[in-house]
Formats: sequence, structure tokens, C-alpha cells
Amino acid sequence: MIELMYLLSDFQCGASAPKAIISADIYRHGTLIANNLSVGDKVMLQDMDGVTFSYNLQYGGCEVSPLSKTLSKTDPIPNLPGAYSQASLQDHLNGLKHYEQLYAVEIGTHNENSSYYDLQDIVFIINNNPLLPD
Ligand SMILES: [Ca+2]
Repeated sequence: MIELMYLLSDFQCGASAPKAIISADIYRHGTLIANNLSVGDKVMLQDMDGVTFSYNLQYGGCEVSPLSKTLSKTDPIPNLPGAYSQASLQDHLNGLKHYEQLYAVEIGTHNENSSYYDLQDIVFIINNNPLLPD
């Protein structure tokens, strides 16, 4: 089993828009298995095989197109500053345990050269070694 925790979301449609409140639905091979997750929520999964996500934005107001990467502690990442006062993606990676991964999502752009491309609009932690109850 693995544990997926919704770590953070930080996205707004343009500088003057309010910060979007983003909930996540999780599917496995197309079947809904968890819905309306908020930041801080955790869900147990068999593994990440066939797992997909959809996101619902409150105060969205713009087209979004999710692009995700699964990153382990030692994966090289582009040097991306954290938006506003957030920790950077590298800071989050540095803080991972060896059995954890980040599932990092960019929803604003697919252009890696854009200043909006920070891969931390939505971030989950994948815990590949959760402490299972007795
Ligand atoms: Ca972004």
C-alpha cells in the first residue's frame, strides 16, 4: 500500500485574481476512488498504477491543463523558485524521506520556459512505506 497526501495547492488565474481553492478527485483505471480531497487529506492506495486525477477549481476562471511529474529525492529538477513565500520544489524534495516521492502538478502552462511553470500548483507526497495499522 501507499499513502497519498495532498500537500499544497497554490494557483491563481492572473496576478489580480484570488487564489484558487483546488479540490482533487482520484481515479484508478477510470473509476472514482476518492473525491473532493483538500489540502492535508490523505488516502491509501494499492499503488500508483492506473491512478489519474482531476481537479476542481473554485475561483478558477481560466483554462487549466494539468501536467504532472513524479519526483524522487535525488531527481534533478529545473531551478524553480517557490511562488510568493512558498518553499521551492527543491526544498520539498530535500525534505523527503527515501521512501517518499513528490507528485508535482503544473496546471498553468506546459511551457517550461514560462515564469508560471513552477510544478507546484498542486503537490502530493507519495509515501511508499506508510505505517499500516495493526
Ligand atoms: Ca504554475
